Amino acid sequence: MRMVFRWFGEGNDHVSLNEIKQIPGTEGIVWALHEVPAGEEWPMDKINEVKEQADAHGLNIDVVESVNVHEDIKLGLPSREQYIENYKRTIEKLSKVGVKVICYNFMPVFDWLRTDLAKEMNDGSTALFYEGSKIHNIDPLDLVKKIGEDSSMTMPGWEPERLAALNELFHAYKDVTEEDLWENLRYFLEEVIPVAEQHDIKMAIHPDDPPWPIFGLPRIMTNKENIERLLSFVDSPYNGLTLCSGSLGANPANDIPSMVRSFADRIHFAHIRNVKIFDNGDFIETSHRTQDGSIDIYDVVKAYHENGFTGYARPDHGRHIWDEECRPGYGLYDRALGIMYLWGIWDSLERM
Ligand code: DNO
Repeated sequence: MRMVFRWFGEGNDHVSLNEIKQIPGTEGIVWALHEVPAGEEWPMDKINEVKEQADAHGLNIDVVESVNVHEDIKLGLPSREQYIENYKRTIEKLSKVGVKVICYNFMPVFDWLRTDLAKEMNDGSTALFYEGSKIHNIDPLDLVKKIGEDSSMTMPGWEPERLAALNELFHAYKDVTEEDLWENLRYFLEEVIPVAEQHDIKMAIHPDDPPWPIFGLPRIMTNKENIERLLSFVDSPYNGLTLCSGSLGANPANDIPSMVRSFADRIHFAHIRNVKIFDNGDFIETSHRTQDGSIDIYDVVKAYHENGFTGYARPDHGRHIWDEECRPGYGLYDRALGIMYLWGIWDSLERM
C-alpha cells in the first residue's frame, strides 16, 4: 500500500506540502489542475510547476484526481470528439512527468453530493452529512427556481452562480437513460484506454457518491454488478478502479471488503474512509475508525493486505476537528489521524 494525500495546489489549499511530508508513511500528493475547466487540455507548463513543487519536498505526483470528463462526453453529443481528443493529449502529457494513475468519474452534473457540509457531531466536531428528505422526490427544476428566489435554500453544488448552468444541464439530461450513460461510458473507454495503455497510465474510475440516482439523473457506478460490467467493457488492467469505501459504503447492501477481494487486481487507487448510516438511510462521515461508523475499515484494510495490495491509497474525507478551518472534508488533522489508523492496521497485519 502506497500512501498519498490529496492536495488542491498552491494558494488553493490551507495544507502545505511541508505538513504533508511530515505525515508518517506518506510518499506523494494526489493532485489536479483545478483551474482548468473539464474538457480542456492541460497545459504542460502548469503540470511541470506542480512537479517541481512536489519534487522540492520529496513527494511524488503519481496520482492525479481528477482529469474530469466533460458533460458532452457523458451526454454522448457530437462535440465529445474534441473533448476526448483533449483528454488523450492530457494523458500523454501526464505520462511525461511520471503519472501512474488517473482518477475520474462519470457522474452527470454533480460530483459527490451532501446536504450539509458542517453538521455538528456529539463531540463538537463537524462533518459532511446527507439528508435524503432534502433530495429525494424533488424536481430539480423546481429547486433551481426556488433557490433563485430564496438563496437561503442553497445547497452545496447549487450556488447561485451555478444555477443557470444547472438549469441547462438538467434539460440536457432529461431523456438520457442509464443505458445511454453506459453506452457513452463505453465509447469513452474504448477511445481512451488504448492511449492510457500506450503511456502506461492506469485509468481508475471513482464510484458515484452517493451510489444511487439523484434528482432524476442516472448514476451507474453504484454496486458490484455494475463495476463488473464496467470492467468488462475494456478488459485491460488499464481500465481500473478507484475503490472508495465511503462512496459505495453509503449503501449498506454494498459489502466493501468483498468488493476489494473480488476486484483486487483492478483497484489502482483506494479511497478509505468511514460513514455512519442511520436507519432512514441518511449518512454522516465519521472518523476512519471502524467503531465510529458503519463500515468495517479493519476488514477493508485486511482485504487489501491479503491481496498484497501495492497500489495507492489515501485517507478520504475527514471530520473538521480542533477548530481547523478547511475545505469541507479536507482538513489536515482528521485525515492525518486516518492515515495513522490505516497504517496501524496494516503494520499489525504485517506482523501476524
Ligand atoms: C470527493 C472526491 C470526489 C472525487 C471524484 C473523482 O471528495 O472523492 O470529488 O475526487 O469524484 O473523480
